[in-house]
Amino acid sequence: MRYSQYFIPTVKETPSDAEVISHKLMLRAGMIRRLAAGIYNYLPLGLRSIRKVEAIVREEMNRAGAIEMLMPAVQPAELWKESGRWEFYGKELLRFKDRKDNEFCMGPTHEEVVTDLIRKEVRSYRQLPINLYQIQGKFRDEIRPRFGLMRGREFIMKDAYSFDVNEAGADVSYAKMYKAYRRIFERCGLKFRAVEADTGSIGGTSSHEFMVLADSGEDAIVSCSACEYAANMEKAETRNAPACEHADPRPLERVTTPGQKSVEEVAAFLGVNGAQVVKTLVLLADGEPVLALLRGDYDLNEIKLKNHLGCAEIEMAGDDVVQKVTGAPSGYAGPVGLPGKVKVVADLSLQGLHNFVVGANAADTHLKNVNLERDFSVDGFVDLRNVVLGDACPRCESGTLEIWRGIEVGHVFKLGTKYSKALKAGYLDADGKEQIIYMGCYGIGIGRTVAACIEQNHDENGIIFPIPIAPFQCIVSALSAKEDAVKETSEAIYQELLEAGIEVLLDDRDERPGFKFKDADLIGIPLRIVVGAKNLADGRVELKERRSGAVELLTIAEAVAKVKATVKEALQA
Ligand code: 9G3
Repeated sequence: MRYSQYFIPTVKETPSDAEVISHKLMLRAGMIRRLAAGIYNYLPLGLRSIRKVEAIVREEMNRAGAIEMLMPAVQPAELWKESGRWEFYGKELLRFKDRKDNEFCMGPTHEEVVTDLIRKEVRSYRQLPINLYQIQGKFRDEIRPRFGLMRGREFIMKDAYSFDVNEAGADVSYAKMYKAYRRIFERCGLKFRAVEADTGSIGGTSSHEFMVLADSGEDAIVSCSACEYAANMEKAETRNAPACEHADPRPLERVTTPGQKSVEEVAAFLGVNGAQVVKTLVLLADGEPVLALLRGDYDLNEIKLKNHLGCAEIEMAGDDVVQKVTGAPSGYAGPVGLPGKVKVVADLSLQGLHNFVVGANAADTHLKNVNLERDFSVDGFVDLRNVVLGDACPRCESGTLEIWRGIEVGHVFKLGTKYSKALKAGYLDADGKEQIIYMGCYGIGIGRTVAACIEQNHDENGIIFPIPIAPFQCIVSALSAKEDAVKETSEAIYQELLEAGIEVLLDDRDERPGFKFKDADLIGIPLRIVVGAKNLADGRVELKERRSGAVELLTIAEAVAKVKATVKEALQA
């Protein structure tokens, strides 16, 4: 490809609305252009990287025995009504009507569509297992699309769905996908971790997220310093509180704490530390009030509470509900002397606590020296809190937990029978008996993978593409392209690389060297051959490796050979 005849609208200045580096660089490198909020044009350079990731995904899915198909982006509402999700999803599901007033949605995912296909086509156990996948545009009407391709509204996803005769079979399919995902992200040159994740609204029994480690990541992930344990913060488990030293229960004491509401205020006012103050959170679980008790220095993990209560919605209660449930304004709630019956769930961390402070369910008043059992009882002790740095690992005896930021690029789910039951997708077993199908589903964000790769591979000059997903593998920068020797030599190198199957971009523009070098660094092409009159006079060209910045003066043959060898080695993985 000749730069002068291609379309790479690079820009110098950083766009103001871009907040993360991958978004900034993809705009500046002429890879994407915004059409509307969360909706992007993939320009030629961006599309080449997207297609590289898709090719790696396709190879590994095929290697794992999955079969590619393509489902429609537009889905009939009937299937979503049958699965019960038409009502469950709100504005994120983009709905519309056709000319005959039939209801449709823009597909955000395809469990219903693929299960409908299977229930019509599969009747015998002999047809299972099967794993169907597609690489296709999804639409989710995110309330706040941002970060470019990282959180778009229309995005390309590879989504796969496995169908097995039983749970054991589904576990085998899951393991195959898990292995394929590791290969995919390794081949993309990403540093990633597979972490245990919450199954969220999709339902099902368990799931893993594939997280690319990046400080700009929206997700907090937790990993053990000693063993393989890793989990999304939403799911990361804590251990029972260390049985701290036993203390004799001291007499209960009411104390006036005017205007002291937060843990910090109350702790300071009473001269105790935050861990001696127990916070009482009033929440609504599917509209029902519930009290969650946590040690003051910990934070509630609402997903854990939601999963424990088995409710669909959970939210912090407003001041009016707090007043009604506790008889006091917000900031003074406590488990002692509640006016009425309300469910009280305590975090495990309370088990080791004695003589602690709680709200007195009266304005400007707290209770000191409160003790479990003597002063109040709870409906259960549950792991309700977010882990904190240094917590003991819940899986091994020696490790402690570290906390990272990550970008979710893949997510694999064991779905069980949630969709096959709802849509009656079954099969006849060897005895002719009707059985239910066990499913799994497996997603990868294609654009998000490119963006995450840039988050992990850039410097102050721009993108540093790993060879496997670089839009071009080599750029030939012809300096002072007017000079015949330079023109002929760069053309010859370009042709030789093309014939060798190298994806090469020839920068034949009539621009100053510095201008060309800046563009080459910005768009992140891994290898660069510079053809300049001075070195050429000595029969030399410059080979620069973008990542290390290493520059070598080589003969043309050496430079071409080195590019071929470097590319070959990088794709060997
Ligand atoms: C919706 C909307 C948004 C959604 C979903 C449904 C996420 C939804 C979860 C999944 C699970 C897996 C197959 C590929 C991998 C992920 N956001 N999810 O189901 F209607 Cl608006 O998509 N699906």
